Amino acid sequence: MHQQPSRAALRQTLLGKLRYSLGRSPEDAVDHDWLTAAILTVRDAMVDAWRPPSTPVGKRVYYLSLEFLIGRSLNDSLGNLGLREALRDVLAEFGQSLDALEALEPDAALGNGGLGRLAACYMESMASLGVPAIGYGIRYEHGLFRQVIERGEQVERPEDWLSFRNPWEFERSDRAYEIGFGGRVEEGEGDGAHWVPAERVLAVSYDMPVVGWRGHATTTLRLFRARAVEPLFLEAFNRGDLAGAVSERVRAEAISRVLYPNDSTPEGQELRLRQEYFFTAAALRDLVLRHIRDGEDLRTLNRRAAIQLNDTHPALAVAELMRLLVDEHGLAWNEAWEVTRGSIAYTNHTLLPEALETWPVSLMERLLPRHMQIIFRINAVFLDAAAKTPGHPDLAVLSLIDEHHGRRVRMAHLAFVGSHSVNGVSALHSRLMEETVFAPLARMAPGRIRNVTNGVSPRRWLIGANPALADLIAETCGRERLDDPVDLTDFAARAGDAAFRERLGAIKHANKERLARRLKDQLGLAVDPRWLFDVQIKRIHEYKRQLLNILETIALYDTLRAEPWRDIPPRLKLFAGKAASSYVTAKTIIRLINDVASVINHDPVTRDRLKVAFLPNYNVTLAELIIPAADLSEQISTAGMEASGTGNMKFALNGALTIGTLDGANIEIAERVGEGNIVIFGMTAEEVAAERRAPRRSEEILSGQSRLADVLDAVASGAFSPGEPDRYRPLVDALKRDDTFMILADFAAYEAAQRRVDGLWRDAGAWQGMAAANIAGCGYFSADRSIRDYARTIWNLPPADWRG
Ligand code: T68
Repeated sequence: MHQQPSRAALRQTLLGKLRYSLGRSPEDAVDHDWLTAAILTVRDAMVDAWRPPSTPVGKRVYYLSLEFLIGRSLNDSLGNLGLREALRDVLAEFGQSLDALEALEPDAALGNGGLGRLAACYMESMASLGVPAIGYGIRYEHGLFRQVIERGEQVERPEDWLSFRNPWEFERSDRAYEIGFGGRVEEGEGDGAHWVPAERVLAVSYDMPVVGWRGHATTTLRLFRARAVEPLFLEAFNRGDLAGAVSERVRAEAISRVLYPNDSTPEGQELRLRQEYFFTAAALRDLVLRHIRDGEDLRTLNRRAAIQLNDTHPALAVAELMRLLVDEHGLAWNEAWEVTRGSIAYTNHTLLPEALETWPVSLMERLLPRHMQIIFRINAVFLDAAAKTPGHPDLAVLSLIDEHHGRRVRMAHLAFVGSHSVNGVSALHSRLMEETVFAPLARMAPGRIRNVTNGVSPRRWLIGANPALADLIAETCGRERLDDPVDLTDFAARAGDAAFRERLGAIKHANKERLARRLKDQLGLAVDPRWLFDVQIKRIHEYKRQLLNILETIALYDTLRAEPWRDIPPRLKLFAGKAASSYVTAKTIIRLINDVASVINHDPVTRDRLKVAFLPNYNVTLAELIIPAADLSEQISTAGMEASGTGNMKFALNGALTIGTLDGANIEIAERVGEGNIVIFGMTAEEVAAERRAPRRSEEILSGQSRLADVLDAVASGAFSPGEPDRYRPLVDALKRDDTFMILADFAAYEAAQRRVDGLWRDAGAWQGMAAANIAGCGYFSADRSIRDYARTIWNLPPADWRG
């Protein structure tokens, strides 16, 4: 444990921050001043743990990610430093409540969903394990949009997390890199060339410390902000051209203005490509400079740097590192290629064809002419070698350039070829990578594809979000088990004990009461915490099948009305999630959920048995409230489409049962918690693939499923949109025409699985026993386990550099 400041020291620091950093006395400070002073106080303690890596010759991990979905940081940092109670007491002396201040902290949403949240969990986990690591990304001025629901529809409002500045960060104006765009390439000596960019933008570093468990170590999140090299054209200004005077500045600063809200939908935007190059180039300049400052030769970079690409967004790193080594540091092409491939590794997060990034060659040639040349050369060398391999796959399929859709660079191919390791994020996903999308590339590079199943930070998602459950684990397994809650066998052993089950039930009940209060306050919805809380929270996407869930909800509603005597346990169906702003179908699904909610929630016949809620503006903070209060976790994606999921792990770790398909990490969750403690239903990935090859007609699927047919008719004819009866007809027609996501095909299995859940819920004791088995089985899904897997199998870190 790090040296903890005494309570008196904490008090003194806090008052000092208030006085000297904020210019306030305790008497005239407002809430935000107290929050800022508290954060600055905690940050001081983090700085004390911000030591350089202990082994001077060790390797560093550089985690490149266009997204870090951080959420709030105060609670997590206080917990890791062990300062929560001390700070609470000190604040109370001044009449301030820590909880109230924490609720004022903005939720830093520099990411869209799972991919961004994974990056944030991994930074915290690397700090906890003492892995020397720097995360590189963009300091977006505006994070993911704020979602409001107006008359049932999603409306996007700008997010403004920096409006009170960001007290966690250190601005490093001395660490600013010039990033070029456009221009021309002059021939150079040997393999090298000289790129003369037409435009230059400054990447200014902002460092956020991320402290690990027990304050052992701190990793750094270095986020770049775009600034113009020339802030003002005085000459234009003096002419009275005010807009012209700042035009370059506006163009440059646009790069870090806003996070793209596109989760798995391609955005063919030039600005997006500028963002990707901007942060990748700045990150590489930074790490190359560090290597040189350490007195090392660049030929040894791969021994000192493990560069992990979080999806293909930073895939230009392959070309940029080659450019730095060959053009700027004079390495020969082959030497540089060894170093590049030896340093870089790539994580893939999706197999959805529409989500695999490609960029038009013409755009690349204009924006990054030297990189385009380098990519062509990498491709030529690669295809040459492939052509000499007996029985090689079709070269057009292997090529880094897709010639069929107007010549585009395939970023996943670039990342694959330029990496020594490529990994998927669950066992199924990694296998499907090898067998489907990446099969031709994999044949050229046997063994390159590995699996590292995702994990979540137990500090944030167990100890921070569910302290009462963490206390029970500590009591059962010993407090030191919280240091590394991977093995919770002792907890599982208690699952049969009635008194223990009751305590578990009481913890869940208290969490449900908290959520019920929020539903009452925010939506005016009264729900009884004794009901079954059935939750689906995640991005809204057709493949995640919120539509399947709401259709089943309607079927349940019909049953409750038609056969009120049926003994079906009362349920809350809770939804939350954002739809990409351009994703029309996803937005229609949000509207349908809200329309269905307003019909069901006003029906006196079912009022004591079923309620539907859509909580707006899903974010990390809301997840921290909802997940500990869930009884049932909906993980119902079409098999083969969810790479892993991480919400599924968080729910199970908090004692919710999963109702899910054999998709992503659900499969591994089932293996860990035991098949009797999870409700699996529906088609397998293989069955989905077979059905796609020979799809049945919807009439055939619907025949014999009169309840589903009735539900579809009701939705299509306006039962939930009486003011606009045709509102959902196109949605239903599309579903009947083309059941791509197997919503109709899986409906019967899903409905039957829900009735199995009803049956299990009736035995409260047995249910808590299953909850205990889930908690105990989920130690494996700790991000620490994932990071150890990366450290061992991909980064090749000397064991001295991490606690194994
Ligand atoms: C998610 N991907 C996977 N993408 O869908 C999920 N996409 O199964 C997995 O658990 C998680 O990654 C972590 O591995 C995403 O979240 C995006 O957010 C995204 C963002 C921009 C462009 C494309």
